[in-house]
Amino acid sequence: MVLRRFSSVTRPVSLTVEKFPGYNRNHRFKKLTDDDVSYFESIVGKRGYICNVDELSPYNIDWMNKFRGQSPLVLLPRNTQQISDILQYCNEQKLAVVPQGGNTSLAGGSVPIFDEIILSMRHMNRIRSFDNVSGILTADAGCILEVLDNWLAEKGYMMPLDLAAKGSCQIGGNIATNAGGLRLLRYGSLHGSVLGLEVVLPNGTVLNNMSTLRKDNTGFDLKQLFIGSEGTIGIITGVSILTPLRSKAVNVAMLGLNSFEDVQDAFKHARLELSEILSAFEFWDNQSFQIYKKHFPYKDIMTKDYPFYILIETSGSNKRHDDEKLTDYLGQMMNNGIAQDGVVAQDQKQIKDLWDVRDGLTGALGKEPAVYKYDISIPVANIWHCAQDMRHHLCMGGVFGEKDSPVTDVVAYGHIGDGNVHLNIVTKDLDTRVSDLIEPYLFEWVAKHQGSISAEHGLGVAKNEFLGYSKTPEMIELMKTLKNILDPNGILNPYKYLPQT
Ligand code: FAD
Ligand code: 2HG
Ligand code: ZN
Repeated sequence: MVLRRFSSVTRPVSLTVEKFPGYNRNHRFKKLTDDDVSYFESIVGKRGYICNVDELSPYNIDWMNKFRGQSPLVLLPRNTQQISDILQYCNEQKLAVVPQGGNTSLAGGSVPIFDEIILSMRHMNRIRSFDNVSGILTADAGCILEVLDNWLAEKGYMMPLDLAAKGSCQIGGNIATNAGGLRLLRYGSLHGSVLGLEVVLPNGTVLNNMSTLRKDNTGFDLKQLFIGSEGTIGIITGVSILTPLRSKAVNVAMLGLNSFEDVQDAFKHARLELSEILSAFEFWDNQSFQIYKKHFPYKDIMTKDYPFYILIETSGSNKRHDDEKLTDYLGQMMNNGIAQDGVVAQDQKQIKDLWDVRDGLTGALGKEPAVYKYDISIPVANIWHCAQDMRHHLCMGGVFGEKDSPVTDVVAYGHIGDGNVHLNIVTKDLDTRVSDLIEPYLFEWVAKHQGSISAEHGLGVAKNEFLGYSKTPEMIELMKTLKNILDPNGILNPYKYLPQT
C-alpha cells in the first residue's frame, strides 16, 4: 500500500526560527510579490501552485514535527522545462527555493527556514522507460519509491533500495540524500546503482546526463556530485537506475540475543554461512522494541524479551537451497548459544509481520513527545559502546537527577551490516539542555572513532554546522567553492548542508 504522509503527529509545531534562534534571513533574497506569483502561474498554470495558508502547512512542516518554515508558496511543476523556467526566474530575481520530494527527511532538509519557495516534485511522477534485459529504469524524480518497486515487481525486478518511508519518499529525494536503507548490504549504495541523472541547475540550465550505460569513462562523473547534495546545487528531475532481478526465494528470520558480542558473532557467521544470499542484517535493542510495542499492536513473536534482536533476510533463486542454508545457520546460532530464540517466517504475511517490527521503529519513536535522532557510522565493534556511553552521559552521568531527567530513553537500532547505528534519544520535550549535552559530545566521540556524523540521513539543518567532525577544512572549502560556482546567488536550499558560521 502506498502511504502518503507528511508528518508523524499533528500537534502544533513552532517555527524553526523561534525554536532554534540564531538564524537570520539572508537579506539578499527577494520577498515574494504578487507579480512573481503571476509569473509562476504563467509557467505552471492555475492548478500548479498552492498559496492558501491551510494547504501550505504540511509542506512547511517536516516529518518529525521539529522544523517548520514559513513559505507562502508551493510550486508543483509537471515537467523539466517548467522547473528550468522557474529556476531561471528565481535566479534572476534572487528568490530562494527549497526542493521537496516526499518530505520524509530526518535532517530538516526538505522544509524552508524562512519564506523560501517550496518546489514540490510530486507531480513529476512519470515512468519514462524500462529495459527488460538489462533492468535499467528511467523515471521522473518525483516517482514514489514504492510505486516504482510495485511497477517493477510485475516485470520480475525490484528497486535496489528499500526503506520504511517507501510509501512517501521519492526516488529523487532518495538520490538527493543518498539514502541507504535496508538492503545496502546486498545492492550497494546509490553511487553505484544510479547510472544517469537529469538535473536542472540553479540558473535553469538542464544538464542531461540520463545515461543508461553501465560503463562510461568519458570525463568527470558529474552525476556523483548531485547524489547526496540535498538539493543545494541542482534539482534532480530524471533518474536512470540499475534495478536487480526480484529474488524468487526470500526468507526472513528474527532472533533474540543476549549481548552485542552475540550480535556481531551472528553477523560474522551470516556472512560466512549465508554469504551470497544474505540481503539484510538489521538489529535493534530491547529499549527500541519496548517503544514499538507501546505504540503499535503486536502479537508476541517471541515469548520472552531479549536485550537484542536481529532480523536476517536471505534472497536467492532456489528456495530449497536457501532454506537449507538458513536452517543450518540458525541451527548453529542456537546450538552454540549465540542466539537464545528465533522464528522463521513461513509465508508472505509472516515475512511482512517481521519486517513491520524493524520498519515500525521510526514511526513508534515519532509518537514519543520528542526525539533527537542521530545516524552515525562507526566500526561495528564500537556501536554498542557508543550507545552505552550516551546513556551514561545523559541519564546516569549525574547532570540531571534521575527523577527530573528530561531524557526518558536512549535507544539504538540500525544496519549492522553497514556499520550504521541509529541512536534515538527520547525526551519529555525538545530541550536545549539535552541537545547541548549531546552535541558536540556525540560528534566528538564519532570523530575519535573514525566514524561519520551522518551515515545516511544527511546534514540538512540538523548537522550542517558539525560537518567539520567528518570532513577536513580543505574539503569543506572545496565544497563551498563548488556550491558558489554552481549556485552563485545561493538560491537553492539556503542555510543548510554546509556550515553557515
Ligand atoms: P525529502 O525529504 O523531500 O528531501 C530530502 C532532501 O533532498 C532535502 O534536502 C530536499 O531539498 C532534497 N530533495 C528532494 N527531492 C529532490 C530533488 N528531486 N532534487 C534535488 N533535491 C531534492 N533514510 C535512509 O537513508 N535510510 C533509511 O532506512 C531511512 N528510513 C526512513 C524511515 C522513515 C520512516 C523516514 C520518515 C525516513 C527515513 N529515511 C531513511 C530518511 C530519508 O532520507 C528518506 O526517507 C528519503 O531518502 C527522503 O526522500 P524524500 O523524497 O522524502 O525527500
Ligand atoms: C531506519 O533505518 C531509518 O529505520 C530511520 O534510517 C532511522 O529512525 C531513525 O533514526
Ligand atoms: Zn537507517
